[in-house]
Amino acid sequence: MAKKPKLTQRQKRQVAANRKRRLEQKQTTAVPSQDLQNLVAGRVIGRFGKHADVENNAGEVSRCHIRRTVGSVVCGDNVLFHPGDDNDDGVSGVIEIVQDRHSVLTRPDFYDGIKPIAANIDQIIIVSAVLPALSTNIIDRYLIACEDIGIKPVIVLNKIELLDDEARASTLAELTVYESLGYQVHVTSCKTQEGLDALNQLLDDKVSIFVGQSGVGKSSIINRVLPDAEELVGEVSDNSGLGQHTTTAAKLLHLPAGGDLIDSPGVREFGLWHLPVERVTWGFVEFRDYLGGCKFRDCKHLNDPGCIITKAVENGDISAARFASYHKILTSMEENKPSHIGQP
Ligand SMILES: Nc1nc2c(ncn2[C@@H]2O[C@H](COP(=O)(O)OP(=O)(O)OP(=O)(O)O)[C@@H](O)[C@H]2O)c(=O)[nH]1
Ligand SMILES: [Mg+2]
Ligand SMILES: [Zn+2]
Repeated sequence: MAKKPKLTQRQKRQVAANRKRRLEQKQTTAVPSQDLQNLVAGRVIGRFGKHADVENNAGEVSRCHIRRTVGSVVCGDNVLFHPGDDNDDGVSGVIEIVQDRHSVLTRPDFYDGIKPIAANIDQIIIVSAVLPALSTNIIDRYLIACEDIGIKPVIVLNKIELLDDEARASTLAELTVYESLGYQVHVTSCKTQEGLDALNQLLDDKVSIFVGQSGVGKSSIINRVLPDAEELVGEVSDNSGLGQHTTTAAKLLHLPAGGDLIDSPGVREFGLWHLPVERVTWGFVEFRDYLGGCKFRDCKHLNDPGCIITKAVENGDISAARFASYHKILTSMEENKPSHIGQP
């Protein structure tokens, strides 16, 4: 399975850092010391069921079990593993240690609590599409997550060729607020190739994860910017306009010039129950200058007297659409929060 023997500068630095950390960890880890000498540094490039695909520094991939003492393992994780020998079921190695993550994107799961989606990412490509319908609310949800973990978001609106001139103009107008807040916005089409070169240029030397609802075209875009990717692409159901959840597991792919892309499965709704209300408020960057300035400390920024955020909305300094989206998110967090989340 050797694929990519040449290491990028970033990977070389990573290898050196891994080695250093491995030496430091020898003292504290629960793995028996004689085993440590055989551990190999690698990176998780695929994660499914009980297994993970781990790539070593020579680009060779081993399918691995995950030691039960290891917490979560996700795409992008730097790990130490025993490659093992190939055996019948193709699962040869064992992941023993997951290195500290410099970043992790998580989402709450109704049954499993907070689940990591990918680790050590540098930017999050939030993909939405004009079909089924542009949802700025889901964009806002992802932006809150990006602000919470301090990772740069890039907003992509795909399938733009489906709009006539008039619909295109009104859709772009809806997105100008994001540019005014300092976010990058790209409109793309996998059919006409519009916008794909510009998007491609943002990806070099970075680890980027593509997120968004099913059927918006995450895998299609990845196939365009990385023709060897061969990611499965699904049909969008005619009735709902929603995707069929074609990508079922996150997968990390290398860009030829350095950098990686992580394709992730579509989500119906990106939940934020795990965040306190203050974090959600903080996630709206345009609110920050006003925070602490309302008359009441526990201001809900709704009908409260002396609320300077609602005043800013009335004055046109804060977008009414974003303000409405904020309250929609808070209401849905309250309504949909599973009773066991947030309980001691
Ligand atoms: N018209 C049009 N269709 C597109 C475009 N990009 C993707 N599609 C179609 O949208 C459908 C879904 O694309 P996928 O790439 O599988 O979507 P996804 O976001 O990866 O979906 P999941 O893997 O389920 O999360 C496929 O039928 C694609 O051919 C586009 O720019 N324009
Ligand atoms: Mg997909
Ligand atoms: Zn207020």
